[in-house]
Amino acid sequence: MADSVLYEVADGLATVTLNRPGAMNALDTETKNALRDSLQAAGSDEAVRAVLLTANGRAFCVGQDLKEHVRILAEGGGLTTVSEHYNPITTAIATMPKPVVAAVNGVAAGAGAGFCFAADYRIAADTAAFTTAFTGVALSTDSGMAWTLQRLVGYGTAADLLLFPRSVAAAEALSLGLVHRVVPAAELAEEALAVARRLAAGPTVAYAAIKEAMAYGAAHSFAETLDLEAVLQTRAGASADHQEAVSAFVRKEKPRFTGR
Ligand code: T3D
Repeated sequence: MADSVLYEVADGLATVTLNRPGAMNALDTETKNALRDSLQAAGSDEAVRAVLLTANGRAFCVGQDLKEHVRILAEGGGLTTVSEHYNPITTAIATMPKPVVAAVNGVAAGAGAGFCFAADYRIAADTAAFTTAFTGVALSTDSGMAWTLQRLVGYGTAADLLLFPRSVAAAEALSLGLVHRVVPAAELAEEALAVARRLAAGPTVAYAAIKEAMAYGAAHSFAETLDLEAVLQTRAGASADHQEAVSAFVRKEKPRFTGR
């Protein structure tokens, strides 16, 4: 993997760290390739039971690297990055069968914000901020934001944030439902790691089923969702972790989940 994205796996947790702090983690081609490949690797590695997505420096990610983008446009290059990068990256985050935690250490703009919104859990530093940014550079949405944002904050607020991009500070992001928790900046790394480690030590089959059921339920009828829940609950009920959980309950002990 390129240095612009760091990837490490320990104790069932994959940590993916955007690492272009001097460029506010702007997404140039090398970074997008490495981020896509890292997330896809984490998604398909059975030893990985949760993913922590974070960044080094004062920003989380300011979206497309506009300096590189200008050069590509000047050379007559087409806008192929959505299908080559943003769609696979967001798909990996949203659909991998394990929870993804975004630890938002600073500003998240454009596709950078889109990646956060696609994650399953968002914890932000009190110094973080979000901006949709797209219309500021005369672009439409990408990175799934047309789908995720309205589900997080409702259609009206999503339309406001997309049509009139502004910096939404962490405290407002919490009240809008854009993030789950806000913590002091100095405590973000530790708090986010604790959340991600807890998920990495949890019932992975059940988490995967919940993720799949919620995504399905967001776009299907109640009756259709009940049908899928029946299938997925059967799968979770057949897992070793379910056996362990109920027998530990009866023994009045804490369950030890293996993710199987
Ligand atoms: O092909 C396609 O389909 C394109 C797909 C695009 C997907 C997208 O993500 S579109 C959205 C792209 N992102 C933006 O439009 C955000 C632009 N940046 C900003 O609005 C602001 O910089 C921020 C609100 C994010 C942060 O503001 P602030 O005041 O904290 O920092 P700053 O002073 O504006 O920027 C600091 C430096 O970062 C500065 O560089 P310099 O002057 O020190 O050399 C600035 O140019 C650079 N920077 C910020 N954002 C980007 C960037 N450089 C390249 N690309 C950026 N996106």
